[in-house]
Amino acid sequence: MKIYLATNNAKKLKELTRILAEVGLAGVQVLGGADVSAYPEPAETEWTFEGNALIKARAGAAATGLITLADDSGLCVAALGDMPGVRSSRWAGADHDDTANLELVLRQISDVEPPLRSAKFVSVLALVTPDGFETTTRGEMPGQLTYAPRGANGFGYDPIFESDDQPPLPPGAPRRTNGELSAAEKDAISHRGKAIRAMIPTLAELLSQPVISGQVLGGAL
Ligand code: ITT
Repeated sequence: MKIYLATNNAKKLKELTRILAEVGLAGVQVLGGADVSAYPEPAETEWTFEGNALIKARAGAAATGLITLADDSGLCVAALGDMPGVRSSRWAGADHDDTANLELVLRQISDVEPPLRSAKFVSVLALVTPDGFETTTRGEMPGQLTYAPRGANGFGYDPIFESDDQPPLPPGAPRRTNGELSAAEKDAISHRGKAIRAMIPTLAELLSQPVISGQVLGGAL
């Protein structure tokens, strides 16, 4: 059985694949963009994570004929009215330049003091089958923004984000950014980890039972 992860972001694909492997769906082969024929990237025209995740998953399912998962995610900064939000990957311009994006956010909140430097990561995972079944799950990770980047792990805004749920440290040890967490530490608390784990029961049920055109499992989902 194959499923397709519809993303052009290599680091996001790596996280999605890693977390899916961790939760363990026996006998499921996970495909990325390099494993399927190229198809036009759909425009992310919605103003919600749910809307854009569905656009990406629908395009992937239509192009591949496979059960498709797509993640739409971003950083919501309280002092910026929850922006960049769905515009996170292009905040500083059309290309996906993580450094320019995070530097722009830091400049925009340069005069904002804690505790008002709060933010959250959001991930919405959409699942679409070629037969037209659609569902979404959401995960969030609350935290605080730093004044400067720290750490080389992860991607995107990870170096400027200290999760409120980060693993306990020895007394007096400084808090860590997501960029300073190991992959396993991030996955355990991340927005993406939560969204995937919430999707697993649906995915497991879909993969072990036939999908009937237009309806799924007699409405059991
Ligand atoms: P696809 O649409 O092809 O999946 P993308 O990178 O354009 O790739 P999004 O539109 O969902 O994906 O934008 C997500 C952006 O949000 C991402 O580029 C980062 O800037 C940020 N982001 C999301 N999750 C993150 C995480 O776990 N750590 C750091 N930054 C994250």
